[in-house]
Amino acid sequence: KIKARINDQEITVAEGMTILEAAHRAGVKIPTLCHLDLHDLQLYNKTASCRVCMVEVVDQRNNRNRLVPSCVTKLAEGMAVRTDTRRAIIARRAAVELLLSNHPNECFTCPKNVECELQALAKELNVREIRWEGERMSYPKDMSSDAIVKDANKCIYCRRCETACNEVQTCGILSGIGRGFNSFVGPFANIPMVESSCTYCGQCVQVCPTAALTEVYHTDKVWEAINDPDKYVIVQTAPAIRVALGELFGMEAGTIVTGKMVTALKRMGFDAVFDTDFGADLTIMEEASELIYRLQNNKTLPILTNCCPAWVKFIEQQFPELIHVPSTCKSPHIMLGTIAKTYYAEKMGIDPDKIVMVSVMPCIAKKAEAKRPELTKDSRNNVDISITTRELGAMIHEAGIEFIKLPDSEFDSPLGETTGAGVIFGTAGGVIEAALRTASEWITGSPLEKIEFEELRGLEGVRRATVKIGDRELNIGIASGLGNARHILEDIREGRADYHAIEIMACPGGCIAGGGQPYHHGNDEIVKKRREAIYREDRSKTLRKSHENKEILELYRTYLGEPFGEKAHELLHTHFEK
Ligand code: HC0
Ligand code: SF4
Repeated sequence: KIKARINDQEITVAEGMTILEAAHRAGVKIPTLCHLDLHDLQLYNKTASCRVCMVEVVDQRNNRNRLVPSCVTKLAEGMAVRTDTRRAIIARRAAVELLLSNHPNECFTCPKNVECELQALAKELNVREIRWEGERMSYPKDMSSDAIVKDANKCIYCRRCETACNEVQTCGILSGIGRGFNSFVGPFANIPMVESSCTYCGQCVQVCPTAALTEVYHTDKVWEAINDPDKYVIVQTAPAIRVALGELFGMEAGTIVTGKMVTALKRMGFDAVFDTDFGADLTIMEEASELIYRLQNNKTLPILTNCCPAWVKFIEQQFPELIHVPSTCKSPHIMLGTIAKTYYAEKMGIDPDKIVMVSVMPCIAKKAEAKRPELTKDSRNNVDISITTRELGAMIHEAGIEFIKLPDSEFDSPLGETTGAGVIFGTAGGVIEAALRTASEWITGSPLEKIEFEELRGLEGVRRATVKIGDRELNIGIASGLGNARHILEDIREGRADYHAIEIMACPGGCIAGGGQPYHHGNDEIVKKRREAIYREDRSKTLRKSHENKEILELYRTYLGEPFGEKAHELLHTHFEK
């Protein structure tokens, strides 16, 4: 322990703590920009590149104060720190002014307007003029991919994206490019994003403080479809949306807004509002069957869940030799799209070519997934447009809907009934838990004594648990974050793993922390609250196992036949690229 002083407070802290951390614990605010300290998501950006956290350390030897960046300067015994001197404040402001001197002045039209951390700092630090205005970087926007837009002119070189991509996701796409004035972070040799091995996981977008990296916006396409009288526009919402959308309307993180969200979607003019949780229940019917089939035939174990499209791209690109291991199930939103354009269209007498399926996802990779050729049926997309939670929030704002005041409504039938198993897909560990709830009852033929598999829940990046089903023990692995996935995949490739089933999600924490969710702005409490809300929503459901979903059972009885049967294969399964 060491004793030190911050402003007028005497503090005692563990040795090795930075001034920034000690100040925060003592309730003293120091602004930051590049810094990220997300313990639960294991994402730490300590590049000390922005210099916005400057403070003064009193140098007792000559009584002259030194300016230091508080994020990387460790407190020492007897140190006296001032965070509030004029000199420190002006140094911070100068750091922001220098960033602004080479930053486009287009806040009005910027996708990050009011959400930009640089803009917020300019206000907080009372910047009133940009003293060094002059030449600026002028790179063209990279709009090459279906998922991510890169605007290098807005890059402030904080390197958060680089850390997320290279250290957390181990994808190695982003690095510093150019020299001096013209430097920015982008793919090696500044190739277009689409030519890189980007998985579109969107973790770089989630942590970018400005709009240097954003999703491709599709809101106008959705409005266009809604306003086309010739189209029948269906929307489906992913499990993780309902626990985060409220944040975009000033509600507390973790507030469950399922009913308000459905009302908003109906008022916006969608013809039908379905729940991706239905697709998740359907996925479980197929995936649990596939797991049992592989166990009984001792074939290709472990099975890997594959509903996360960034993870699918990752294994295709980085572990092609393991491409036979993932389940062949389509992901839930694609399954729901397929069923809407076949079963539902037939049942309702709607021409499937007139159906536009919109999925609202916490994810950016779903935009690219929807365009994958092997996921189209009869040259028809199963999902036509995929938008993020943030895009849906923007559309609700744009429509002038007062979200907070909305009454609740129910999803439409027959693709709207869902179970708690579908809901927990939204958090890491949920997909495999949902699969085991069903597989276990199917294998043993008797109801589970306890529905929750607590041993599968936790925030670790890699979790391993043994689950007893009847007289059999199954080794289960769960990894969230692609870096963690890499460890598990290496173990499988080298024959070091004895797993039977593994769930992998590309985003640390799962979909609740997806690249398309409301920005967490470096606060992992938000993600924790969303996660708790997912489990709360599961507990509140009357049905909590996918195979008890009556609309799903009806779908199999009247249309699909047996789970994992011929028609189910034709409509609900896919293959991957090597
Ligand atoms: Fe997920 Fe999904 S659970 S990937 O995290 O599987 O995006 O929420 O919608 O499709 O259901 C995301 C979330 C989904 C899908 C589902 C799966
Ligand atoms: Fe890296 Fe994911 Fe961003 Fe692609 S989307 S650059 S893989 S962090």
